Amino acid sequence: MPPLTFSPEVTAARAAGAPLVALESTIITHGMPYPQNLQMAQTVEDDIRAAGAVPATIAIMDGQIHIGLDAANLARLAQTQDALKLSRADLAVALATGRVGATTVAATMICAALAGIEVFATGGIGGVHRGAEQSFDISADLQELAQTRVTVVAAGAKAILDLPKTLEVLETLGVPVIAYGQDSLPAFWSRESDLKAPLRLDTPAQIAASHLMRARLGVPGGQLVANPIPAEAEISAAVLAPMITRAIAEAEAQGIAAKDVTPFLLQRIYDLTEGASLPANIALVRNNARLAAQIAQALGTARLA
Ligand code: PSU
Ligand code: MN
Repeated sequence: MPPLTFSPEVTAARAAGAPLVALESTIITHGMPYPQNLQMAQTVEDDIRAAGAVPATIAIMDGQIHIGLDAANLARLAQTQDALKLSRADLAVALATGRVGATTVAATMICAALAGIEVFATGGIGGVHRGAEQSFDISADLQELAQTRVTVVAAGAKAILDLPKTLEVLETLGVPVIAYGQDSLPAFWSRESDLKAPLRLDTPAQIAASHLMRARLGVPGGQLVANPIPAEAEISAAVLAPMITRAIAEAEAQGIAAKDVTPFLLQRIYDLTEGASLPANIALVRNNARLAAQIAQALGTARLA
């Protein structure tokens, strides 16, 4: 049996059959500074509650997979300086050795599936990095979407990545990439990119029905729902492009590699935008949380029908 510990709120939701939405924790420990990270995590949880579902923030502490963090555990995680960043490869080691670890998209999907949670909201997924033909840096998030049955709501992938290559790998892996309510692939800080999304759906009910149909077909893996950032929070791609180029050059010059690359680039974008990337980041995570809550409710409704 996996070492799962459910928070009181999640335990009650499971008993009542209430819709649950998983949330990752790397965004808390490696994505934003304290105390904004804690405020963001609390706000996003409240958004899910207000939208009629129950949040389950996932992290590793004391040899347990925590499904839902109470106030004390959430505060503890947000202040842990040396939390590990855990992907599929790291999860078992962190549990076996009692470390505090934050889950990436890949690890959160694994833990959510173990807990029977089918919908997960995040900011952006990992993907194929620029220059991957040299570095081979392709996030384990992509493989996870191919094998673990969780619908992930993100704002697309960040322009720090190579978006065309990320789409190609997702296609190869058989992952449905579904733009929500528009034809173009959202690009995280920007609503639109110049890439057409492979698939488009317009309602939470359609997304829930597709999730259930994939299971009926016996096809493994999840769905990636790409939800555009709210218009008022958008940062234009033109403003960001030179900053991204500079951040990537710095990462190369400093020999940043492996799992340090994404946190390094996000931190540099935060610095170079003089903090303007942070409110945008928070706005899009909240928007994804609300959509995920609607999808979780639609799944419940479809199952009863
Ligand atoms: N992309 C973002 N924000 C994030 C991450 C990715 O826009 O916080 C985090 C997520 O937890 C994601 C992880 O799963 O980084 C991917 O890391 P890597 O590229 O090392 O696989
Ligand atoms: Mn990587």
